[in-house]
Amino acid sequence: MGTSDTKTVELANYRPTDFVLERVDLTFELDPTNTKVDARLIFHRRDGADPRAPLVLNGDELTLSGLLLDQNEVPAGQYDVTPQSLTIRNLPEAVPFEITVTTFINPEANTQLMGLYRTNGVYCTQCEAEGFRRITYFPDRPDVLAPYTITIIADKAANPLLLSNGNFLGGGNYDEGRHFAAWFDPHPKPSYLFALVAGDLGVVEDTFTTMSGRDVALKIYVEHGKEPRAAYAMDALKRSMKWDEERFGREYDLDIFMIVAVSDFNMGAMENKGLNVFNDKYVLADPETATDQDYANIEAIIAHEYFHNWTGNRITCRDWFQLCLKEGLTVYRDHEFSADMRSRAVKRIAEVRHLKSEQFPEDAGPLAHPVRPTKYREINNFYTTTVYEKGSEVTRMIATLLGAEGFKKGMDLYFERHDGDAATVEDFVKCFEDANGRDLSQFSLWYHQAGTPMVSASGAYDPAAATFTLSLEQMIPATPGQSAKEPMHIPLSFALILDNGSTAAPTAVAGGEVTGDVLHLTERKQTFTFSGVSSRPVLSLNRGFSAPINLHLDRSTDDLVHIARHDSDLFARWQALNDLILPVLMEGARDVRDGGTVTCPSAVISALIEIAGNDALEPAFRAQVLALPSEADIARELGSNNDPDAIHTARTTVLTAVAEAGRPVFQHLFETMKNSAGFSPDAASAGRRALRNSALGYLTYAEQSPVRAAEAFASADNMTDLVQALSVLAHRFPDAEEADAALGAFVTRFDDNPLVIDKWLSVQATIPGAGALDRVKALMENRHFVASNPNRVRALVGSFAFSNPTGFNRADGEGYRFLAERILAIDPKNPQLAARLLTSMRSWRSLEPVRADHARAALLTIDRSVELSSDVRDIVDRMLK
Ligand code: 0A1
Ligand code: ZN
Repeated sequence: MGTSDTKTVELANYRPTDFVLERVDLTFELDPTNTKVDARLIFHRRDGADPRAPLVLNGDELTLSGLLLDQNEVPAGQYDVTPQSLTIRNLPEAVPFEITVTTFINPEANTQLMGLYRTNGVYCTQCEAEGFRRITYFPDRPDVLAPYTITIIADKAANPLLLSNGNFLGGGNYDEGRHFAAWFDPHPKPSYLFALVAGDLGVVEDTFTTMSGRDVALKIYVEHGKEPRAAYAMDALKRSMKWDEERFGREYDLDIFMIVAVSDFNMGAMENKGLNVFNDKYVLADPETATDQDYANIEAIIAHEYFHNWTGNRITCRDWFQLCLKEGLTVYRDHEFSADMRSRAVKRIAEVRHLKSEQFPEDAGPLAHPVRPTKYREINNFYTTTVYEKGSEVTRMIATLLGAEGFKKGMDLYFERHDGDAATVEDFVKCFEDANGRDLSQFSLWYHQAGTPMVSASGAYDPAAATFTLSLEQMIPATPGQSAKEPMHIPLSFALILDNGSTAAPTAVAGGEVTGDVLHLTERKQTFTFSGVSSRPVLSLNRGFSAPINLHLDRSTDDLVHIARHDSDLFARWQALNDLILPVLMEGARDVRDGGTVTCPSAVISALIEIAGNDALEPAFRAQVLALPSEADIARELGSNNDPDAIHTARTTVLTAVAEAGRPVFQHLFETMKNSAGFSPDAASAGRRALRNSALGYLTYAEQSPVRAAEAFASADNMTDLVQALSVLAHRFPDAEEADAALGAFVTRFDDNPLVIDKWLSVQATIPGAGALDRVKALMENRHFVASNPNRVRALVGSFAFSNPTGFNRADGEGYRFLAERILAIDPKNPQLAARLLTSMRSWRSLEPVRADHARAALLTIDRSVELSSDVRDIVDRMLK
């Protein structure tokens, strides 16, 4: 965190450092409130650098207690120090020199969870992006890379475990009941990848033999007693290591790979070299306490952090503007991994749903920014869904444009050319250009232009000429700081589906480049003509969501039903069904808002029910189809003048209509989709659970009674079924005795498991309607709610603000006022958490005027506060601009 007057950092001002860091040698004498850090840093002046340039080191809330130059005390006149920086002058011009910096820090008082802090009695660090400067004065930027030697000294009884990056060098006893351990990481790394963990933890161990035959020790550290719950994470880790060898040719490079699960963590996990630190939510799982979604998240995040070893660690970022270089690429890699482990089509549907519900609103609101931004005030605020998810989509488009082989050639060149580098997005793109002899300059606009492109398409069939003409037009909306946009290179995967369900194979295409089944839209307006199309086709466009765009394509209900039934691509079938139902929901919401009623075309309802009952289709896919667009999805598509209550009513009406019409099908699914064997977290079993729970949801709409859900709750033998039944009860029948009883039974049973308590908190925080706020306030007083723990806060306050549209957007504005109060209370302790919660209001301008006024007033209360962190200041400023 900086203070709120932090300056804007600009990409255009990037300059390499004047000094090259050769080696880092750190010694920690751990103490809960007074840890001593000695940092020995060896530098030399960079060739060509100004011979008089001083060495400027970053700090954050630090106090200097010793400073040596080549082992001699530095005289007072030779340096300046503040809590934020240490500047040393008159340093040698041509020879290397050694600086020794001594600081004392207080891990116990570190509530920001950045730098060295304590969590449940364990010492742990988080250094990305700028946390290392809270440990010692240092050139804390990602383009300063060096090998690190670490010595940790601590009380042995309290901290039997002393961990850091790299390979273990040795250890032994020290004085006064203390002991020490030394680690060496030979791979030069930036400070943000440094990690230290010390404490008393249990361990799960395994080994992995790499493709060149080296044995790597694998260790996952968790709280004592929780070891059995780390088995799935270990399995996911081994699968990730194997997959990265097979798919990307990447082998692990140290003797040991460690993961530590901690209970206080601001994000999901962190890829520190050889020593990943995880939010325990993404490590711990067993059938009794974890849902299928938890298992899927663990698999994905374990993979993500592991994959960073090459995309992020071996090749890191030159500066923080290049964040998508490691994040977008690594998300793409973890998406591909999950697709290979599970059902590719279902995984893609889930990704696209997530992208649309999280990234599209960001890109359409006041916080919109390019995948590769050019300025920031607070880097912590750029760990966004745009950098991560849209960044991944941009990587996916490169793969689509170049094909699997071309993409592989580009990646291989990237690993070869940039191993050990702090690279840029331009370096990355150049590898694909050079490996494929292709110019990607227009494509690169995806990195630089914010906003979701809108593509309007219309097709016309000429039977006499046997041609199909497709007219396309692209428009990229204005975003903060970018009013005029250039046309982008948009790869659109397509098919022309004929009457019998087969795909047309046109004899020729004119009007633009087409490679395989991909159209290259490169101009503002472009018309493609396909010849040799013998009968009228139905257009299936942007298949697999080949480009992250909003597509406007008018197709009749019959045509969409045709695609939903016949397209060979499951994703396209889901998309067609979505395109059928979304307008119904939008129209319904408008009608309710304007005092009318909802009409639900029977053709749409029967298309849904037909898919639900089609046993030839995998259950997970059918569950995705039955999970209608969310209230947030409807709001996003409506775009303006939104009334969340009207949206809720419309959606509930449609759900009820589907439930009534499909009752026998849902009844059948509920009875037959139960897994007979014991619990298995595999994707197929999870798909059956998802479909059965979806049927349960619909049946309670049809039956208007809590009885079935109460029975499901009582007979559930795994957390997925249990929490689904619980939410049906609490959300649909909040005043029924059954809901109360289930909530009570749940909290009693999982009293000692905070991660499960989080589910209990979020189920209640997301009960629709104006009553939610009082429930949330009451839960804040509950002994299970720990205000300093980010997971608890996200489960209660975060779920309320992000995932309860009717509760949070109360027409009287109380929801916004509550959030503003919480943010002001959290900000002084944990600014990152506060800033992230505030982003829940990013779409406030698309609310109807009464709510929008209340939202603005709440934002202004935050804005007027004098003591804001730079994190919250940056977000609130942008939201009000
Ligand atoms: N690099 C991590 C994300 C991360 C970023 C910042 C953090 O600081 C609180 C922690 C983690 C990833 O992509 O997994
Ligand atoms: Zn990452």
